[in-house]
Amino acid sequence: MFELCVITDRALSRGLSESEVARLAYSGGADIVQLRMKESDGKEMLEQAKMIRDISDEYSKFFIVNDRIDIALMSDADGVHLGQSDVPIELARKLLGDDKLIGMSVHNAGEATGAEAMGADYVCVGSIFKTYTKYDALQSLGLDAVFTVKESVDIPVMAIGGINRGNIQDVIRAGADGVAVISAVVSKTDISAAAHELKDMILKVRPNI
Ligand code: TZP
Ligand code: MG
Repeated sequence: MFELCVITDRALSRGLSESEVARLAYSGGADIVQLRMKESDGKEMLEQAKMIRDISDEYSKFFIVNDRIDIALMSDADGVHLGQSDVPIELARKLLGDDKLIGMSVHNAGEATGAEAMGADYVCVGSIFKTYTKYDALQSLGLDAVFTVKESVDIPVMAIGGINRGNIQDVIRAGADGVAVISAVVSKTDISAAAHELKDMILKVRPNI
């Protein structure tokens, strides 16, 4: 359900819009597309969100909005993804209701158990490796962070940060239920093929764990 999440990034997608990236990512096998537009005032983000909602429905896949509960509600997204410094999960839950997903970024087991206790539906731990995409990310937590977070919670655990074809299977072996990527898919000339390759690699290693 949550194996591969592709997060949009206009700066990396060589002129493609978020919804164009989303279509290619879903066609390659992404289970979730997360719309992340940190610089957007809202109007264009809402337009992209509505388009991605329609595309995700075509593929029967998930659509999550980063940070913006208002955009998630207006586009009828499946949920939101929040960071440690975003609005509290309890308040987000009040606005979104029980049927929507709330994901939370975490860096360690303590934050993960806190997120689970507050009602998060999944956590995303990172940055596992060095990332060049998020400048203020806590870098290179390592595979141990995946293992300890997975041990600490019962909700699905995703991993993020510097994940690519060279290390994705190690991340799954360390216990991640899925991975979230930006550059390893969004910056590629063939986004669909890149997503397909990563999804395939995840599924190949999964029966062995
Ligand atoms: N949060 C932690 S690392 C990161 C985010 C949004 C960026 C991940 O991008 P990439 O290109 O997959 O390293
Ligand atoms: Mg955030």
